[in-house]
Amino acid sequence: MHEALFAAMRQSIIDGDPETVISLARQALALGIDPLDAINRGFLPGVNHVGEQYGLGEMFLPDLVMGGEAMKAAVAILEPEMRRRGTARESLGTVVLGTVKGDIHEIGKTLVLTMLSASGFQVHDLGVDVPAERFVEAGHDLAADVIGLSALLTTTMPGQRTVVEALTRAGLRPRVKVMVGGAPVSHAWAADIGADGYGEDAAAAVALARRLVGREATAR
Ligand code: B1M
Repeated sequence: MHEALFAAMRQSIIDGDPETVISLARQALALGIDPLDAINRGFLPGVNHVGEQYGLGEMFLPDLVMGGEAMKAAVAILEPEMRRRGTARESLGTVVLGTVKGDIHEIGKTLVLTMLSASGFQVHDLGVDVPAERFVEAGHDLAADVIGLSALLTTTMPGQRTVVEALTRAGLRPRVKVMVGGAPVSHAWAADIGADGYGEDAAAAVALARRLVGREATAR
């Protein structure tokens, strides 16, 4: 069902066409499609295609920029419905979230933020290109339960280790848990840098954050 719509969504990202993206995202909402499905089955395959073609030298930086902007437009339309569908009422805990220093990729982090908020976490977004000291400061000042570190570049992944080390030096570990994510990140990397866990996608990030604060979702 909805395969033609998902295919059009994919193509609209490849074309870097925000107007079509917005119209398709609105169609999905009007049809009652789960916004996360629209992202994962519609728009995300388009972003991944652009990323692959860029990696192969078949697409160029402007394509990457336009694909990214188009994806942001999709998330902006779908985000309110994702939040609305969140059922949690009580706070599950405080999460400080950001993309590490040197890295300006924000789309995945925004999705993780939306899903965590919708699930009942208080989330403080530090934005992108965030130095380790900012995570330490915010972790301390906001009495964070979890600090979430996003990194999309192999060159900025070591920034996640830097934050873990800075939190340890500041005496915030192991009380403050650290979760990491981003396309090049893995369970093995998380273990290697002493983080408490790795979330493969936004849904996995929510499950992990719940586990880290001892509030796993119970099967109904
Ligand atoms: Co960039 N970029 N980019 N880029 N970009 C990648 C990452 C790349 C893989 C493309 C490629 O070459 N194939 C490549 C990295 C290669 C590498 O390191 N091995 C790359 C490169 C090289 C670059 C530049 C260096 C290009 C240049 O300037 N020459 C440059 C770096 C800038 C910088 O950060 N300093 C750059 C710039 C950009 C844009 C600004 C143009 C744009 C970002 C726009 C924006 O964010 N506002 C962009 C884009 C769009 C991409 C791709 C195509 C898509 C990223 C994205 O938004 N994905 C990307 C290729 C790809 O990933 N397929 C690429 C969609 C998003 C929903 O997924 O971010 O993976 P993702 O998030 C997921 C999960 O990873 C996870 O959950 C999310 C939801 O499912 N997750 C977490 C993410 N964070 C998490 C945190 C968690 C838990 C889960 O816990 C805390």
